[in-house]
Amino acid sequence: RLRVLSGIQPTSGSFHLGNYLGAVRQWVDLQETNDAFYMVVDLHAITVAQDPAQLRENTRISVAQLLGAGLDPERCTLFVQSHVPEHAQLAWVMNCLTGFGEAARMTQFKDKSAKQGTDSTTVGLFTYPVLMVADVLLYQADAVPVGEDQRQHLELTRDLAERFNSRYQPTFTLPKPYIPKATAKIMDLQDPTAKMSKSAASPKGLISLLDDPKLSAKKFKSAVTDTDTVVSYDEEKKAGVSNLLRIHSALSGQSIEQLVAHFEGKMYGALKTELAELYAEWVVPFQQRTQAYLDDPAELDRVLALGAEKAREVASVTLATVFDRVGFLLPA
Ligand code: AQP
Repeated sequence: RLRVLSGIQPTSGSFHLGNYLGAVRQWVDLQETNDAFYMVVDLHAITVAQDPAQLRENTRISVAQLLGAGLDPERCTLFVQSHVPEHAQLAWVMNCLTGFGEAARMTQFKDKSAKQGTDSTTVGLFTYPVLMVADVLLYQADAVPVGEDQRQHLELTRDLAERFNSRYQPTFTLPKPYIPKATAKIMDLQDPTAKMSKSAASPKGLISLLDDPKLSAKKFKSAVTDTDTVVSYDEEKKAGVSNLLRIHSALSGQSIEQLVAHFEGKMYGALKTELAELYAEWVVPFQQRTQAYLDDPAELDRVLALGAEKAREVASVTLATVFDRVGFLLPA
């Protein structure tokens, strides 16, 4: 059994379709045959300004969505990052191993800080990738299921793990990214050259899982395509249609070739309508399951307490080893 670990931010209440197809769906599959740890990364969520009451609420909503998507607390360890203090503690040690220039090269930081301007960009946002390094290394993860946008952070994770291992002694497992190509990057429906993202300039191209499915249907139907009329796959020339085909394929289980054959002689409208229906078939029961968990806060608390306990069992062992190796005086 491999050790698998991943996390998702509770920054906006609803996950989007990119989060689900790019990451969460893999989490559900991987819990069956692996030793899986999944968390809602609330420490990461305060790297940008947040409202405290909203963050607490969004953390609960995030956990409920993970359960609604099919995570089973009996099969995986599901927890909230701030319940396990070892994350912040290991992050400090790893910060002290990271070069300033190395951190400054992270493209996600460059993108996000450029959007925010230097005055509102925090040091927390700058060291966010190093906290992610700690998240992964604490659990000695073998594989990390994420979307393509996280690949660079995983490379940093491997670099820092190797650096620690060679500076002190072998301590950390080197994790591998687990990024299935077909769903690695779900694109914005209005701008198919940009990844679907909750911080996009306009919400028109964003499918939020907790939105009214009728609103999502409208968004699918007004997705940007091209002036051609034939449904075929070409990521460069037909980025919009290709994105819709990939989403359809992920939800229906049919291959792109099967879909292209299925839509032969039909217009883009047929693809969009079918996709909207397919999505609604999945999302309506997902929303019902999520709501059932939100209606039972005691059960959510029970799940999270159990998860934090299981996570700390592993995290505390790694942290104690790290503290010893770097030369901290262990408390008597
Ligand atoms: N468009 C996407 N396609 C595939 N995977 C995606 N992920 C995010 N967007 C896409 C994956 O979702 C997981 C959770 O990501 P996160 O918690 O880091 O969420 P995020 O990056 O904050 O999501 P956004 O919408 O992309 O936020 P902003 O706009 O703030 O950066 C990760 O595994 C991620 O790869």
